[in-house]
Amino acid sequence: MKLASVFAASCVLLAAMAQAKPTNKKCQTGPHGVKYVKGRQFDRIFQIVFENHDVWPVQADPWFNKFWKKDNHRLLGNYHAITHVSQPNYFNMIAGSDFGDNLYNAVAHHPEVANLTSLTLETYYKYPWLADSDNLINYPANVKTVIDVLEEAGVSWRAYAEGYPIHQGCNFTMTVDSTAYARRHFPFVSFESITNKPERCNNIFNSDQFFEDYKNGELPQYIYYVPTVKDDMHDTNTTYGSQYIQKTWSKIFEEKYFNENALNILTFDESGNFTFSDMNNQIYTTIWGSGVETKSTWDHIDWAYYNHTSLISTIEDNWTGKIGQLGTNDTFANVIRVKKPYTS
Ligand SMILES: *[C@@H]1O[C@H](CO)[C@@H](O)[C@H](O)[C@H]1NC(C)=O
Ligand SMILES: *[C@@H]1O[C@H](CO)[C@@H](O)[C@H](O)[C@H]1NC(C)=O
Ligand SMILES: *[C@@H]1O[C@H](CO)[C@@H](O)[C@H](O)[C@H]1NC(C)=O
Ligand SMILES: *[C@@H]1O[C@H](CO)[C@@H](O)[C@H](O)[C@H]1NC(C)=O
Ligand SMILES: *[C@@H]1O[C@H](CO)[C@@H](O)[C@H](O)[C@H]1NC(C)=O
Ligand SMILES: *[C@@H]1O[C@H](CO)[C@@H](O)[C@H](O)[C@H]1NC(C)=O
Ligand SMILES: CC(=O)N[C@H]1CO[C@H](CO)[C@@H](O)[C@@H]1O
Repeated sequence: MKLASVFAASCVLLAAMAQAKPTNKKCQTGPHGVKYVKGRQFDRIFQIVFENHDVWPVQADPWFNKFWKKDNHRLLGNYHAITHVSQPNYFNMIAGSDFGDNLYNAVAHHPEVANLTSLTLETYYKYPWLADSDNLINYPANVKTVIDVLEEAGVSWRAYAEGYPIHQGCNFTMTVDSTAYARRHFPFVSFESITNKPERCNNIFNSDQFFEDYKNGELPQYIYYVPTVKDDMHDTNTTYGSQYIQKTWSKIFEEKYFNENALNILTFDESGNFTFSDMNNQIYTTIWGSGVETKSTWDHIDWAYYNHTSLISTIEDNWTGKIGQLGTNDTFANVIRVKKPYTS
């Protein structure tokens, strides 16, 4: 067992023993009495990922438009997805690269799809290889992800997906069902550095467990949450999505756990415009938490350039004091500044 995992275990163990005093200075007590590894900008991170909408249609929805204007909330006004279609963006979020699995490469090999402007179920039926390549990817065990960084730092983590076909563990089912889970939106099951390790698979859950963990005060320090293709707006629209968030999350977001020393990120995987020339790929992304200072109006927007790889470098910086541990684009990606936006 590596030192880092012993340390992680000791923090978790302490959490289980309500009366125990932390023995390691890096452990600290969070809102639920759970012990955490302290970070520089935040002690916990929560990420929820939605699908396929450009910034302006999202901003046109009254709920999304108000959300980033609340106290301790900020819009990342220059945040970009990396490529098209969905799955490579998710790979970039946890591994800092898509390793060439993106639509631009697919088109190079399949010019018949060059004029598609959207990917619907019909598209997948017409071009089954697109669905296959979009789902059945397993990166070999030497490819690292943000999970390696978290475990090295002793930070507890769990990934939750709505509609995941099993309660806990690694499952490779690729579902193309309009109400359900889609493997291509849940990157953890596509890296053998995760799926080959039973102890890592044990941190992968159906979202039911999120609500259990929440109720029991046992949420980990790193939470990655993926809604179904309906709830994430892939198969619906921004009205549906904002109603889903209000119904499922608004109360939870008010809780101490999601505020005190926490960094929360709501983002989209990619823009809604599949025109292949759309390299801009700007998306709506909001951060919030007690550390996000919003003393003036200007504090509500950060105009610094960020992309999905910033999600990794921000974690690396926070818990290890350096970036680039994966050796992919995390070496260069801007760390999200929590306290103040870059422009104020
Ligand atoms: C894509 O559109 C261009 C421009 O309209 C056209 O020249 C080309 O033949 C189309 N390709 C396919 C595969 O339909
Ligand atoms: C994955 O889920 C499917 C559908 O529920 C199930 O049939 C299969 O046994 C599961 N596989 C594993 C490895 O859990
Ligand atoms: C979303 O879809 C619903 C139901 O079809 C519709 O009533 C609503 O106007 C749509 N909202 C937007 C922003 O398109
Ligand atoms: C999609 O992107 C292309 C290229 O940037 C642009 O010309 C087009 O207007 C966009 N379409 C929509 C609906 O935003
Ligand atoms: C950076 O990311 C892009 C897109 O995912 C990828 O093509 C490229 O190989 C990555 N670079 C490194 C050094 O990993
Ligand atoms: C993301 O942003 C960084 C700069 O913050 C840049 O170096 C990198 O190439 C961008 N793209 C990817 C795929 O990470
Ligand atoms: C740049 C910086 O302050 N990094 C810190 C991030 O958090 C770790 C763990 O708390 C510190 O060791 C680093 O110095």
